[in-house]
Amino acid sequence: MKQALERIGQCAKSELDSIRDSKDLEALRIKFLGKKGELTAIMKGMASLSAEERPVIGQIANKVRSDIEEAIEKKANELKAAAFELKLKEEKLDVTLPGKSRELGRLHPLDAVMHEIEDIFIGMGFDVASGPEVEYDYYNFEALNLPPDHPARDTQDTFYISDNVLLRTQTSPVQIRVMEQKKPPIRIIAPGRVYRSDAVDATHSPLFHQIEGLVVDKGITMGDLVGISEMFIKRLYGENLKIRLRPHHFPFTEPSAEVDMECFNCGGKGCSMCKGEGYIELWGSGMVHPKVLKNCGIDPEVYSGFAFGMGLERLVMRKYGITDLRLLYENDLRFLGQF
Ligand code: 2NM
Repeated sequence: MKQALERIGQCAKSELDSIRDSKDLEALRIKFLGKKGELTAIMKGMASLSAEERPVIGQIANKVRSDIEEAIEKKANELKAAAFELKLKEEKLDVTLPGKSRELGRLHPLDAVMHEIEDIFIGMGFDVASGPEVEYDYYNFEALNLPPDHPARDTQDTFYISDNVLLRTQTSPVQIRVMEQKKPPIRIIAPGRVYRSDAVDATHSPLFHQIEGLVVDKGITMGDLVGISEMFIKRLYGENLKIRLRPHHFPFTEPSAEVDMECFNCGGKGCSMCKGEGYIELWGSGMVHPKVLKNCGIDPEVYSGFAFGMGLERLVMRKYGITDLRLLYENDLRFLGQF
């Protein structure tokens, strides 16, 4: 029995030498030490031994068992260390390799210029106001002194939701709502989406963006409009460019004027940007019509105000030399990535 035990010990050790992974190691452990293992089988046979032999053989059996256990543990540690080494080698990281660059998002040119303009007016003490794009006929037309038979109300030009609800054609209704709710002094700009029933081409879109401005207080004159126009141009183009006013007509302002600025491209000499004029249109403007002030509960004998409105798309196209408006809405990243 002693020899059998010693043979098991030697067998286990020699088999251990050829073990290469933890699965085989576990199989070996079960083969020698498991409940149905070789060592257990011999231990069971100890019952037939004499009282003198039993402790001697028992001691040898225990020694063989603990030797095997120790050898298995040693082997397990070796396998673990080898696996770790292999992992280190396989997962070696070359920190000098160039990184994977990630595409960064950016503002759409319409938003970027809109924010720039908002910042300029905020810097001059204006608030930014907003209102509904689905608007009542009253706020979009009637309060602005556009009577029911005015040509601007043509169903050809306006998207109607119902008889008295429509998509706003300008952001002026926002200014009507502010004047209704706030006493002067009022200094606001109203940027946002507006809608007209136009067919799409290089310069038209049924959805576009407007920025309108409004100042109402005691003693406001055309001189304030000129001052704000000059300051705005200086902030946007960084130059002292002259302005000129051309008489015009809007139902909601009296008098009305188109404000032009010296061409930032040629400085007034005349070029393709200004079509040889030397001047380009900045915005439509005028002194708020007394009827409009009255409609909003503001006494035109006490207060006066000026207002102006410009199209954002045209400004953006001019700034970046874009000749087709549709590019601004197609969201082609090859186009948008250039700004
Ligand atoms: C423009 C041109 C001139 C304008 C007028 C008003 C209001 F509400 F005060 F009557 N808001 N915007 C206005 C005046 C808009 O856009 C070309």
